[in-house]
Amino acid sequence: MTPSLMKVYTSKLCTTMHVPKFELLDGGESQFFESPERREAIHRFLVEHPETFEITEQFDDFGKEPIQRVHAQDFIEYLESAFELWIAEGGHPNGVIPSTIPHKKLQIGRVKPKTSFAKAGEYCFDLSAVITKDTFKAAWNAAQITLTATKELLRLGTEYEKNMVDGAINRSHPPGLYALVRPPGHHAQSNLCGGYCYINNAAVSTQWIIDQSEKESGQAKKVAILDIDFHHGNGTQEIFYNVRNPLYTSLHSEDEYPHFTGSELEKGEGDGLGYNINIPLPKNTTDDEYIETLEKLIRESVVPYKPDYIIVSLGVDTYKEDPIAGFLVTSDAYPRMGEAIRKIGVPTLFIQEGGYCIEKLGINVGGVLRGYLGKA
Ligand code: OKP
Ligand code: ZN
Repeated sequence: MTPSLMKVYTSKLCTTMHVPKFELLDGGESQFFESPERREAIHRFLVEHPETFEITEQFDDFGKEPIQRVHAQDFIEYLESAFELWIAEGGHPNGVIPSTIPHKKLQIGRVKPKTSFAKAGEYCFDLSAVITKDTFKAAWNAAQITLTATKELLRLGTEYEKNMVDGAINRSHPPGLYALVRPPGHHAQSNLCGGYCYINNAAVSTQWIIDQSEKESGQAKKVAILDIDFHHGNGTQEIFYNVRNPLYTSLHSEDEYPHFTGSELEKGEGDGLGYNINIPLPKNTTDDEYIETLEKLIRESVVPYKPDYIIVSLGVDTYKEDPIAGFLVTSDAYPRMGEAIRKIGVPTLFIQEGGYCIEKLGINVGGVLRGYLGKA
């Protein structure tokens, strides 16, 4: 495959499934921002650039096992049955939204959650992750599409490594792939949905690389996650907080959703101490400030980790006109992000997370990917 062509994994199902009617945004009833149009807009851009993107709409089913490696079994079973139970017990057909969440001081410990109304709060940390009739299947598909891309990443990565041994390597063009999926995943924790997220696609993919490489060669490959969504990936952080593989790194807005995670003081715990790196940036961060920080993070933390693979949680809600975010980043910055990531010289899978300015989603996501290919 020529390095100037990028394989994209997606499915029409990421448009047609999981279409919540509304959300409560900062107290107001608003459109559901994590919409099917997001995927349509990005897909349209990719289709218009066939010289750069090779789209595969088929995906394999890897079953439950790779999902259970990062999510609790009872949580997955809950997601699968939540809507049906909700309706059976008289919940509104709009879908499952918690009415109470077991805040620390709300738990005395004598009342065990039994009803779907209690479980809605037990397994969710905010009000944005409504579970509709087909939400579980949509999140399942997103994870399976991401796994299909991950399998190809490992194949291309092995080939790349082999060429490196043979001395034929072109480190300036590491393989890159893109999973265009929704719903997104980086807020989903081991047993909590929230922030439009249910199954953590980046975490599932990362753990699969680690497990699969260990199975195949006896030696687990090292993965670095680069989370460049505007919001902190609390889910990915929590899932890998106690391990040193993967390295989790995130650039995100301070004083923003999800509000209680994302501090630079969160460095990991136990074996994982030092392998969780958060860099909060101020509101109104500009192109140059963003790129400078990203390059520094790559230079000082990602490259020294010596990763074999990079997983990018690709959110483009850093964009200046994003309706729910607050940076000043312009479309010029996205190819520069892709270029900075390419320079790591490591096979990379980009996984779609946030980004809500529909008109500019294609050019911004496409910008990162083209920058990665050196075609910006
Ligand atoms: C998901 B992803 C802002 C309210 C935010 C949920 C945002 C989820 C973002 N005031 N509500 O990281 O793009
Ligand atoms: Zn986001």
